[in-house]
Amino acid sequence: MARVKKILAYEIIDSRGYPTIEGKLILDDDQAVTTAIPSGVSIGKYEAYELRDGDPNRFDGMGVSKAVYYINELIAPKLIGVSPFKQQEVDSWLIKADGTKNKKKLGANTTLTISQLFVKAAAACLRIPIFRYINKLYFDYFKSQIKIKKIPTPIFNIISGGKHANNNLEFQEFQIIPSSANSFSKSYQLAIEIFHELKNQLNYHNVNISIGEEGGYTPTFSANIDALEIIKEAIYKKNLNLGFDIFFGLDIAASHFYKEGKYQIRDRQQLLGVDQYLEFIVNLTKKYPFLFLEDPLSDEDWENWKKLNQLLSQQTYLVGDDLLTTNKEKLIKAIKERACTSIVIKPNQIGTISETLEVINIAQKNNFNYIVSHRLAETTDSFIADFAVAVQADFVKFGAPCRGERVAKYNRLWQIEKEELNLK
Ligand code: 2PG
Ligand code: MG
Repeated sequence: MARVKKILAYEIIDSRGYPTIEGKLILDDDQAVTTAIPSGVSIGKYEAYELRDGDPNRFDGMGVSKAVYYINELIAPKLIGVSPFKQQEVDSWLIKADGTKNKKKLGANTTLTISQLFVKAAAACLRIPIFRYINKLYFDYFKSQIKIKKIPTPIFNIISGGKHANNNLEFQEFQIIPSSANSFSKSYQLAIEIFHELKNQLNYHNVNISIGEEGGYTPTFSANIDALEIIKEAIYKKNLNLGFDIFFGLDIAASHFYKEGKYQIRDRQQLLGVDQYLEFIVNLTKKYPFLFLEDPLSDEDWENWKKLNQLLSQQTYLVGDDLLTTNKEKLIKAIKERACTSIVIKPNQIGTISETLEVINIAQKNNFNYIVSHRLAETTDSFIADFAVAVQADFVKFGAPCRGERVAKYNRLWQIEKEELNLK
């Protein structure tokens, strides 16, 4: 079997216009794979560290030349001649070489580049799709088989606010979720049709139709609820049934508007105390069919997560992203204390594929749902789509069905459905 001949890293520019790392691994049979690393903007406090140069004379301090140097000069020379099947050993070695709790020394962007390259190289070696190899890797690690039966249900973010837009909405992502009874291709089609109809509706109401960094529209409204209402209109215009064909989802990312025990949203004139805010959220889930509610509370407000978890209907997934940051200890705590029912999985929040799979294994064993997600700043690498299929995530969220770096992932899911799973 082939071994590593060369590993090379360099800077490329991501969807936001800032540098990120692309890595290339060449095997001694001359097969080559590449991978690129995404980056978040609304970042959880406990995420692993992303190494940036901080040099104001280059890319406003956003360069990643230090991380590139670490890979090319310190890490790559040690991996020449290593088998690409040594995923666990290589990931453990990276974790040890970093030696900190949050990858502060090497950077999670540095370690994840190597980790993803090994996955892709091993799949290339076996001449199997990346998702099949990750699925096999999961079995090798945990001796538990995840059967690949479906494409995860997609969540499409079609209006953006919060830290992801410069409009006035506090909520970060207003999402539509086609019924999971659909094939992926049907869901994709419905989402695209609603997305275009939403543009008509925004035009009709004389609202800005610019799109934001995840491809969703970024309108200004007098309340967050207006964004839901206009999406509802678009759904009805397409003769679809909200609550049957299409469901709502929200990434509220509430940590960003939580201050000293209070929540401030434009839907209410006064600052809301926790009880009033919880009442607002629960009423929202009664008024609209929500399947998915991500970070409705601040990551500092742990006690009230437990409260909300009891108040919500079982139909709504209560999801921790900023709360749990793909972190094993946080997940174990959430399971034990019943703080929520679901976790967002983002490999760059933790820094290696082995650690990401470990978090998924804990979720699996505890019947905790998991959602595989992109980041705001992306590249056209579709690795995350293969990853989501491999672990049979309950949902995926890759942004709007628009913009090259988003549709690269959705198109990959579509391709897997057509070519590999033979589902219609
Ligand atoms: C989120 C993500 C992806 P970011 O909060 O779920 O949409 O955003 O990449 O900025 O953390
Ligand atoms: Mg989030």
